Amino acid sequence: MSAVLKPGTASTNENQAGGEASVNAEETIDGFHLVIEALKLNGIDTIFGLPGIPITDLTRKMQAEGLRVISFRHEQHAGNAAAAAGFLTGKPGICLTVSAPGFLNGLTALANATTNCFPMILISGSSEREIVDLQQGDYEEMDQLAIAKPLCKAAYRVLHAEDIGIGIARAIRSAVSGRPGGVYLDFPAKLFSQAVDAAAGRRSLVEVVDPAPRQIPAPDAVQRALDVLKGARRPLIILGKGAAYARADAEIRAFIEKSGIPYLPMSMAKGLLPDTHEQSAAATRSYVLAEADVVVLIGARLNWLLSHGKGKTWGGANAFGRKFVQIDISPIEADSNVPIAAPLVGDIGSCVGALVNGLGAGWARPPAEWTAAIVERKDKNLAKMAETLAKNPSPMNFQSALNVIRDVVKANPEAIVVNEGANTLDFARSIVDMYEPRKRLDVGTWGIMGIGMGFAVAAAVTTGKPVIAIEGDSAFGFSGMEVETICRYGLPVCVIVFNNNGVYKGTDVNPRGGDVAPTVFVKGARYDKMMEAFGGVGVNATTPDELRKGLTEAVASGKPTLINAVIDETAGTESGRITSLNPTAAKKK
Ligand code: FYN
Ligand code: ADP
Repeated sequence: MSAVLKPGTASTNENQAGGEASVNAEETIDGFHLVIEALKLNGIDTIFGLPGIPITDLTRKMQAEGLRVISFRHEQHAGNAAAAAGFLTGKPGICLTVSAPGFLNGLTALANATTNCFPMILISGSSEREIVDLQQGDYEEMDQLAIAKPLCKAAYRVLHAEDIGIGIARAIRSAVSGRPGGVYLDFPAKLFSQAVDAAAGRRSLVEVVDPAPRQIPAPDAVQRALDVLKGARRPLIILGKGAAYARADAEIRAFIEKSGIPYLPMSMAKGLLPDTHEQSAAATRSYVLAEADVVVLIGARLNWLLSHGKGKTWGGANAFGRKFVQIDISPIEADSNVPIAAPLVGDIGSCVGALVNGLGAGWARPPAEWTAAIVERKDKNLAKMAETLAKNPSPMNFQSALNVIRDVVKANPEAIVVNEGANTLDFARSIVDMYEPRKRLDVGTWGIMGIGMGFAVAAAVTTGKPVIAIEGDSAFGFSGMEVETICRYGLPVCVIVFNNNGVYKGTDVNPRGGDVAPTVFVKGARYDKMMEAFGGVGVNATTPDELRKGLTEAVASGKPTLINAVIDETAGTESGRITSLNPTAAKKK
């Protein structure tokens, strides 16, 4: 077993300068191998990270011991990959970084994972405690644990090799149980070279039993929810990304179809049922939000994305008397923005399953006047959309380019769509239908830019399916260097950059002359050349036909591809569909 160091084979890694590595080796195991064995024992098979002091040798040893190590060019993208892997697999995604600056680079992803309820663990090497705590100026000195704490769900530091097993177990359980989130695990450099008795070391490892236990809702809470639902005249179900994460696909479908209640998917819940499902009200969102009298929230929070459950979006004054049922694993989510008439606390599978059972034979489907009114509006909007998509302007606009992607996703429903940008995000969300659960990854709760390539790498690595990353040109810039990572690992990722020469659009002008406007990029840039630089396929698409050919070939071949989709630089609005959140733009209106 390679975990047992042979005399004279101790690594030459920088961490071992401390001289704590075993010399009398047959019966000892070091911190490096305890970490690796603890992760493997818990079914972790992939690490996203970036090597450097003090974790370089850990990445090598991980690879040597059969873990897949995906090395990035910047820690933020490794962290985003870990977060997406957590969402896609239900196991915590692991990101491994160096100390201070590398740790800080990973922290944005850790905080974003926590905000989005994605399970991930950021493991960072750190400098020596004795020096850090006395602020004596160590290499990359920083009290990382203290900094991470307020930005994640839990944070732990392990000082002794015999605690590695418990430390990793606590991190795993913290990441996936209850409301999932990001966990920070601090490993000071010295830990890796500590050697302990091999048998005792292995006994200290913990295989976490039932890391995300089911949480069964109380029967009276289920009855209360059913009572509220039975009184509804215009009920609506909203599915959030928690519903997608919960992997309760069959229960959710049964609830929707058995109840006959129309539903609205939040962006990452698209595909939980096919977007073409007859009960989807996505194409008449404003109408159903304003009119519904009972709303069942399943794994969706009443945050800004749902206008906090009140105001104009929800019918303004007409909203008086609307009741919410909220299914969530977090007991403190209810009443966060508006009163919740029937909170149902538990895991979504158990809660929705209980509701399905409770509907019973006597359940009356919603009144036809509600469902017919939705169908009428929906059909009108779908027809309007079809008309827009049939147009073929030159240069391409967002809609004509997305129409191509819509067709390709329809033909390849197993493909995973990654989507970021402003207009590119907003148009894609409504134009590109999804057909299967957990196939859409996007900017999530924060509307964060920069998740693109990290999410795309994770999607390809964890699923092996084709990945289509639909990227605004500004959004792509945050993680663009990771196209090298995509090429290095030969991943089946096709990146489509919607190139309209700038943030939102490319037509802003500096009124004083001189520098270009802050929102404008190099005009006519050829992002496709970036992919070619690393041996991937580059395509410059100026028409829908060129885009269709490039994307179809990319999906069929699985070759790393970047399509520079040339979009009319006058297309796009400031901040896309959330212009109202932008004070300047709102004033201009
Ligand atoms: C939706 N719609 C459709 C369809 N799907 N019409 C026809 N066909 C189809 N298939 C309609 C829908 O009814 C809405 O019209 C409109 O299209 C938009 O729907 P969408 O996208 O569901 O919802 P909306 O109003 O844009 O906003 C909801 C949101 C969402 C806030 C949850 O926008 C969102 O997730 N935004 C994230 C934005 C973000 O993070 N940006 C990054 C920062 S950008 P109406 O019913 O007429 O309203 C920095 O600048
Ligand atoms: P969206 O942005 O799609 O509306 P949110 O991220 O706001 O979704 O909400 C997701 C919600 O789902 C969170 O409140 C979280 O606590 C909840 N959640 C996550 N996993 C589960 C689960 N397995 N069971 C119940 N609720 C869950």
